[in-house]
Amino acid sequence: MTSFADITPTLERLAIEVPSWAYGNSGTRFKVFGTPGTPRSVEEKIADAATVHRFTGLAPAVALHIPWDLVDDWAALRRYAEDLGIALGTINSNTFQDDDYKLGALTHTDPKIRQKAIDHHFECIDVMDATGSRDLKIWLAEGSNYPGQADMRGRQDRLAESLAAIYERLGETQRLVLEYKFFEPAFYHTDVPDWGTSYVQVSALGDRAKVCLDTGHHAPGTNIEFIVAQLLRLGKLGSFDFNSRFYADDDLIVGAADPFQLFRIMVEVIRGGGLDEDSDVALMLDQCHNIEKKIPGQIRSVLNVQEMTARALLLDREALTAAQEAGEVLDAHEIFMDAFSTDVRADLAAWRESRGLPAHPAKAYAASGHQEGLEAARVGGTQVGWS
Ligand code: PSV
Ligand code: MN
Ligand code: MN
Repeated sequence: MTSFADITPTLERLAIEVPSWAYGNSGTRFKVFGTPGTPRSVEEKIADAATVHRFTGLAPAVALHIPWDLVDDWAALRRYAEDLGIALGTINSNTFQDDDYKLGALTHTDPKIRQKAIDHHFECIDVMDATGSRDLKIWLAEGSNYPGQADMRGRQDRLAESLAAIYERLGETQRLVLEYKFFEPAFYHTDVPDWGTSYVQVSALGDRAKVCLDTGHHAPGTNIEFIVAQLLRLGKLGSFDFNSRFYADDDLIVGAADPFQLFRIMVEVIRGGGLDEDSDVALMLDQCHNIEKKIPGQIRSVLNVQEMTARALLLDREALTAAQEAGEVLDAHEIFMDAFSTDVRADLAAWRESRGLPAHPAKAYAASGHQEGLEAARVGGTQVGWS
């Protein structure tokens, strides 16, 4: 039997990178609602990310999106973040908001447009050099809407060439992670629709190119934990974008729609060494808070990951293996469900307190007056959002 004390050294290592865009206003194609206290600048987004870390001890880095988070002085931004106790993390490129990319960016038939998209990634790598970021995350909005519209095979070839040019430019300690998504904004075919395509493309590049798994980017019913197991087995799981979904790419709070799925994913992460001391699997959130307050939304999210990780760590592996090998189907299932059903909230609260953190970070944030302070201070200016 594994006790809570047994799992705390691993739990202590849990670090979840938060996305800068979660702190800005976002919405659906119908409406973006403004929220009082929403940041007006990159600095204010970073400050909010640092607040999430201060209350939870779980979010030591913030991912940036270029050009949404473009600044003139990266060294100053890095110092600003570090002074607040947070690091600048993954740099996300953006080739989905420029008219030139209507029919593709890294896959476009026009070499000038492809080069423009490659140059954008070079600019992202320059940013990484200045921020000290390890990972360049690439999500491509490329594909086609109608059968016959595009040469899918030719696009794979051009994608491989473009990615090779970008990979070549990375520094020795930097990595490229390629995110897949089964549809949207293209509805017939997507150039990187699944883990297999991402795996094939990154494998052609080299050891420092890996797959990014966004939990919201699969068809309903997909066994995501199997993909996690397979990619870890292959040494190619670079990072996660955590969120949850009911229907499509909903970007809701991770663990809100299906905590059991999050538990199952964390079981495979642990099984595959993803929380080991030398692991390079990056855990990140990719979420939008359209109607709820953003800092509390992020606090809830990182706590959900912590809670399901704790339950997954409590899984009695020895007993499970014995039951599996003995062919005891129901015993194995019960051992698995026992871990999932364990209420770890009191243990987590006591453990947080022992580390100088609030026992209940969400309640502590609500009682702190911080939100009201932001709402009073952040008046005027333009709130940031998907722009
Ligand atoms: C679009 O689906 C998306 O949510 C991807 O998951 C990216 O990671 C994110 O936007 C930011 O570019
Ligand atoms: Mn994502
Ligand atoms: Mn997405």
